[in-house]
Amino acid sequence: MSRIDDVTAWEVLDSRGNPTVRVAVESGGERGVFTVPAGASTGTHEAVERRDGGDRYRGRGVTDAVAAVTDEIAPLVEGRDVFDQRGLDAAIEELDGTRSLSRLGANAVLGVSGAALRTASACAGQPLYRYLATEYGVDGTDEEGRLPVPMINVISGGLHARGGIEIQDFLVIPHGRDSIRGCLEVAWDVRQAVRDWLLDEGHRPLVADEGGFAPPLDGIDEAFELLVDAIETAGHVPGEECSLAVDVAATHFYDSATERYEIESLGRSFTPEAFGDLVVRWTEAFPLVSVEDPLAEDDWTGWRRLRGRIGDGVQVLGDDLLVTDVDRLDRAVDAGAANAVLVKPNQAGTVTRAVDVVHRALDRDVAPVVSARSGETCDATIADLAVGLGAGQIKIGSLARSERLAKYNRLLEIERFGDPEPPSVSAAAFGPE
Ligand code: 2PG
Ligand code: MG
Repeated sequence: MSRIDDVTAWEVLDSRGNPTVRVAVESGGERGVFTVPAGASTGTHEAVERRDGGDRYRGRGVTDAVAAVTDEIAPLVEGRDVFDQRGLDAAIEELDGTRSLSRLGANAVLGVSGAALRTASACAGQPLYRYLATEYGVDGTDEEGRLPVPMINVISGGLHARGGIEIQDFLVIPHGRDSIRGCLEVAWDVRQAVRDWLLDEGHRPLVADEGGFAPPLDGIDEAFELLVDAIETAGHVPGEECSLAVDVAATHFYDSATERYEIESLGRSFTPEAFGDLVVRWTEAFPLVSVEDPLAEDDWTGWRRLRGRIGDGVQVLGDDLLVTDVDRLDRAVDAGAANAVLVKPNQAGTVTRAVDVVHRALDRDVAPVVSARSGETCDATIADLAVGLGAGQIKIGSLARSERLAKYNRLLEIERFGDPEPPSVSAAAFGPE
């Protein structure tokens, strides 16, 4: 038992320069700090962050969320046991009174929940990943956890790049290596080959929100072809040493009034069925092993149909569909709509909810992919979370920009100084069969 002595919050700026909430929790002479990330392509069903409105920061300020921490949450949690994460999170949820945590603000709630977790690991005298593995690791994961295979953004579009192609992320999965160090080397080679191509073509190698390049491309197929060429140019075998993934983030170009997917870069509008066919074609034409949000967040019929048509060697990964929510995850598994789930702590709103989603996913043979948001800071908690829970995969962004590198570097640090299991993705999840 270690009582929480103090909880403080303040406003800081994230990687897009937007305000966000940072919280410090003190207990037993230790002080844990956590900073809340923010999405751009957020799902309707996510826990709801609280923004001030008004003129300051064009309404994006978080002083009300900060006040919710200091005025309401702090008095509730001070004096409680910092090791009782579940009890702490449940008490804050009850104080909020809404499922979406919109009253206090999910950014206020997660700020406290995350900082309490970090303080607890400090009080236990353990690195965070080991504390998580000890407290929340599932059977079969040892107390040092397991390093995740990273999926690494190389080309960006959609709401993260603006003006490029609609698909939000084109990523590489360097699954042929059994160390973070090796995975990063492969992804770095591929990213540099894309950069060389950009320069040869006379494009500037400017990067989008998550550090991926955002070149003017003719269309979606060109992006896939560019990446396959880049893998080969870098000396790796596509599909064997390094495969492709996409985050289609389809919700943002789905028109619910017409029930069609509008792809301006192709000059076409698709029915859900036709768009699903297009996604299936990509998985047949390219070494594409993971498709995230291939359809909109409530197009359950489309997801189900797609999942039925796509081979088992491909991950159908729910982000906006599942929003790190156990009930939506259950629904998706029961309906056969997805076989992988993105895990974003700020979609869930508390550490406990995020941990529960990872556990439920592993119980139900769904692959959890711990994920950063497009708006981040150098907070590297998700790296420890992925290792400690043995999630298997992580999505952080590109190999650029310090808010992304902080997390990759944390994985390298855990690999260097800890003794977790190496990264590996079971062939059943995806990959050449
Ligand atoms: C996503 C994330 C991260 P955002 O859609 O998976 O890439 O983006 O944080 O903007 O929702
Ligand atoms: Mg996504």
